[in-house]
Amino acid sequence: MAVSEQTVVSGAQLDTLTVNTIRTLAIDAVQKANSGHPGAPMGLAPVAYELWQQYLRYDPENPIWPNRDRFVLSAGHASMLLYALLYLAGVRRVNEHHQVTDELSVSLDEIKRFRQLGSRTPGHPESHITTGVETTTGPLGQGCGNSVGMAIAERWLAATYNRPGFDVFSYNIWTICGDGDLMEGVAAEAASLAGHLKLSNLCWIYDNNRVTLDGPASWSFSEDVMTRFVGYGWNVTRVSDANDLRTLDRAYDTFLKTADKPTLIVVDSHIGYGSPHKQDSNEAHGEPLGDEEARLTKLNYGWPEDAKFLVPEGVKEHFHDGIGKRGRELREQWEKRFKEYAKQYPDLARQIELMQSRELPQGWDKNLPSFPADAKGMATRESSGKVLNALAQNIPWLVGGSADLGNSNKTTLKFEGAGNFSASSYGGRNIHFGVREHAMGAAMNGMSVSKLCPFGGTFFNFSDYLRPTIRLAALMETPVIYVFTHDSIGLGEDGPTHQPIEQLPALRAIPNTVVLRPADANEVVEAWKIAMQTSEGPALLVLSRQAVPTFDRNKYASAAGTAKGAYVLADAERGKPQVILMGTGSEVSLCVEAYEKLKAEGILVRVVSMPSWEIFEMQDQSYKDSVLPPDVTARVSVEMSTPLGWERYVGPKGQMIGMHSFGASAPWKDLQKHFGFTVEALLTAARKAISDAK
Ligand SMILES: Cc1ncc(C[n+]2csc(CCOP(=O)(O)OP(=O)(O)O)c2C)c(N)n1
Ligand SMILES: [Mg+2]
Repeated sequence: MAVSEQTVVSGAQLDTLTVNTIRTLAIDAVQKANSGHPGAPMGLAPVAYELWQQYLRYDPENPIWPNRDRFVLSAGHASMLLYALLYLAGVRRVNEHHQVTDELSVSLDEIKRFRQLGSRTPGHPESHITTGVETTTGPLGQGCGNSVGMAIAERWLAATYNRPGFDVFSYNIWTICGDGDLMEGVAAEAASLAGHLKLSNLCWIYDNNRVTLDGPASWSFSEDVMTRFVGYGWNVTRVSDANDLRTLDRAYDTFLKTADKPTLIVVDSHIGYGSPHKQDSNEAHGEPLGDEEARLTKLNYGWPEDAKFLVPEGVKEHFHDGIGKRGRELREQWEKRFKEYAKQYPDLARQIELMQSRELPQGWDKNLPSFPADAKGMATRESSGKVLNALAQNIPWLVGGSADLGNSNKTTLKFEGAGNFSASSYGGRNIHFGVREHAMGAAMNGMSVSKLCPFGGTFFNFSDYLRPTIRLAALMETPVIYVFTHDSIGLGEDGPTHQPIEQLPALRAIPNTVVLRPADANEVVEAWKIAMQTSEGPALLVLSRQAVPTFDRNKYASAAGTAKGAYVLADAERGKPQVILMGTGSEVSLCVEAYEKLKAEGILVRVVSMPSWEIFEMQDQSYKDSVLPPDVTARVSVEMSTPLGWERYVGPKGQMIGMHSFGASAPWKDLQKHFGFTVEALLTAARKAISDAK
């Protein structure tokens, strides 16, 4: 069949025509950008087409309908597949006020601007840029991990909000992944967790094309994937030809019928190499076909060989009659039922609405503890646990857990009814992620894009195990809260394998990320409030294992200063200070002790607590200068971390007390002396700073 813009076809021909439209759009966009992957979209086109057209419960006219099925393209390099689908299905754009507009999310012009500055079609799908992209993918394995979080979220929402006769939440998560995804550790962790939790709303479609970028997958990947997933507790099925839509249907139906475990569909496919003679070559792919191959490929599809970005008549209408019609009906039915539900369960409906717009419920910060002065004090992880437990009682959708360190991170929700999230109780608020930090982080991102408020804990040192997920949350502008405890050599005997050294500056280096290292229990309260209100990126709480004094806030400044990132905690009683002592977290109490000693000697000292550099940097210059007056150049910083970055605050004449090596295994008191985090060391540094500044 030769195709032109006016070709009129029906039935199976229309399927083929649509599939080839997706393929040629990918070829042309990659060719025009002269960069990108045409092969994966070409190979996957029938798989995704059949899914969208026949199965996905999704209304292109309302892409934020809460009960829509989620489609995740974990193989983010196949982004053109998704952009072509969004365009052909006519998915509308949602604006910054969370309103659906009449505009297309991805127009044909945007496809022509694939990978260009400011386009809605960036190289890999970015959820904060393009409506219909449910989560940002590209770093392989992450989309798989996100999809498990989405499946957890759906199960939790269903268990929490559905009522007899009202299935408010009953959607599925469909994920396309490739060899690369399944080689990545994060996907393995996530698959293990999903199998354990029996997430039957989760389907991964594995593009088994036996090829990766370097060449045949067999060069690096030979395990029996199907057996592995059976071992994880998944339902595993296979489609031997990606182009066989009827067999794909059967596999998708099998998923829908499976009620007690997640499903992996292994689809044997051929990556698109261009014309058929190249199909079996081992040549590298992941680059444009080139003009000649593009021409031959189009000939092979019956396409006019010179046509570019051709969308034959009937293709968009066909999508409209399939996914469009079905999605609209489902959404309208849902909206009708939801109106009824809202009458019968106004409180629950209100919660759902608030959640959808990422608002916190009224009174979300009521009953938060306030801590009296106490020289012995308590660990900041301890006060954090108390604050979290108070917040979680006010915010029903604050849900999370820890990577097997709940008792250490103090992340366990202990109040009546909190419960465990498990395969037999999906309404529980405590998620046991197991020793799977990376999957926890990826799942948190998936929960966040599903509009839950997720929190997750581990030792601060093991933030390295999930750093990529923090980075993605920051890029996606989606809120997640990390509870990192055991934040320094202060953890003592566990030793250098567990003692973070470079993590603070490394995490402060991630854009759009708020790092909070509160100094005492009352700063912890404030830090949690900030974390809860950080609505467009991750907030990281960095907390001590060891006790720190709770400052007397009548004597020193209020902890409310935390909201400005840094504040004057104690000041010279008259005139301008001779020296400023600054620090974060557990080291602030050292500053206060040194302050009292120097003050007794008649030296004018200021103590600045700096729980969050990022928030301090957001303040105006006059506030910043009021905390760190430019003419006070005698400054000392103290932090049990690589001091990288403190130069900015201590200036060229300042002193920095920090860690310059790994820690050691010993009781904390001994480490404190050994590594020089003592009041004496601070006094010496302060005196030197004063004399250097003269
Ligand atoms: C974490 C990560 N490592 C490396 C890459 C670069 N990369 C992009 S596609 C790809 C090949 C992946 O192979 P496969 O998943 O089989 O996709 P196919 O080539 O079959 O489309 C690689 C290594 C990446 N995107 N993410
Ligand atoms: Mg592959």
